[in-house]
Amino acid sequence: MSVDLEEIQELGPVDRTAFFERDAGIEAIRGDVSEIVDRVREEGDVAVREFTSEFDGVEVGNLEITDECERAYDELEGDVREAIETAAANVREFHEAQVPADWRETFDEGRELGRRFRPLERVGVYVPGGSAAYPSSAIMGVVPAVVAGVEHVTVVTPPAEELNPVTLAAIHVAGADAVYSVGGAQAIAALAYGTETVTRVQKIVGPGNRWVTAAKAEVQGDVEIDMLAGPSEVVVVADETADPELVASELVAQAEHDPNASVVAVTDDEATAKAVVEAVDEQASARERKEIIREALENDASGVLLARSMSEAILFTEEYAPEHLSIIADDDERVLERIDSAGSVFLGPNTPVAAGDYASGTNHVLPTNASARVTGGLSVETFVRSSTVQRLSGEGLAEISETITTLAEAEGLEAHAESVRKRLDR
Ligand code: HSO
Ligand code: ZN
Repeated sequence: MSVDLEEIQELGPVDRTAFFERDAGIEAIRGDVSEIVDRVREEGDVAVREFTSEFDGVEVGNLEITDECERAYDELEGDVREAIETAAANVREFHEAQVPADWRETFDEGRELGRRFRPLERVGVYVPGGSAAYPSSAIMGVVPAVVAGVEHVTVVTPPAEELNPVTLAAIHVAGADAVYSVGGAQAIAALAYGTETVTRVQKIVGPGNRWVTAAKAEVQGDVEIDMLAGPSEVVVVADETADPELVASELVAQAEHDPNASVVAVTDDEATAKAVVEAVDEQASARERKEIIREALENDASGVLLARSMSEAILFTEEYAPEHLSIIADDDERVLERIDSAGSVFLGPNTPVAAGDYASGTNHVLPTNASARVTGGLSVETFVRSSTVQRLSGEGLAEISETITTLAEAEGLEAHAESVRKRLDR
């Protein structure tokens, strides 16, 4: 079980493309997904049931399972129930601190400007099932929407002979209003266009497999989406003070998500690099999900990278724009200052990515495939829209009237200019 040790300065164009141009790998299935989406759009529940039987191998009775979630919660063992509640409470608290406040301010004399924020009314959250059934993702998708004040939060999650009771309970604790047993592209189509059972939503969030992601790409434009999420990623920036065992544990942890996960350690210290490679080998073969881990470690976008300096390590990381960035270095704050592109940052040896995955309170639905260059993860802002507001006094309008009429006439829009003059005349 091994991860490659490479020198950054030796990376050729092909290696660099693998690291820096990761993608969600959805192009090959876009055609099939488009057909599924069209059929659900045209035929509603009938098509949903048909695809569920075909792809999930389940004949669903009731599509709605909202009550089952509450029942699963009631029957859940004490320690798991408590963990869900603690995680949800911490996520709630962190997201409550993000709720944007309306404001008004007077600029110059008589020009009052402001912004106001209002929640979306209906959103859909995809909660993965199957081998990647993550109760934690239910919390991460639903809680910020509830905190934002969204009135109807609909959850869809794939059906199974036996649904994961922890996931159902987490959906209940997070505060979803309606829950449906449907997954894959058909679930995204149902949320986007509505069926007899599922009410259409304004925005769809949450990670899923390639079919879910391809379907989100397909419906984008007809409905808002959060992002096109790919497999998990982590970059650990380490210097010679970092404990190689801890660095390795971060790579192995995110690698267990998916054979396509990308996990990278980058350091300016050769002894550290070698020790990390060794520790990864050792830890990975001891893990339960070692097969998945091995594939992820062998990815072209995974590796232990030796930089000639911390500056080179930082430049690599900035270009990589990882979903998760862990910095285990003497002056971690100074390293962080020089990196702008990262979905979620974990500072210091006591801050494993798993803390943010589950319980510290930050969101774990984060930008992958280098989209951290331009965007962030799920937050309260994902679920609100903003308006601007203004009120001018007579003097306030007079003050800017020349500017308005001059520009309006320059654009040949005389009626715009006239709407101003009419008021000045009074
Ligand atoms: N690290 C994942 C989230 C997760 N981890 C869920 C454990 N459960 C996001 O990339
Ligand atoms: Zn994780």
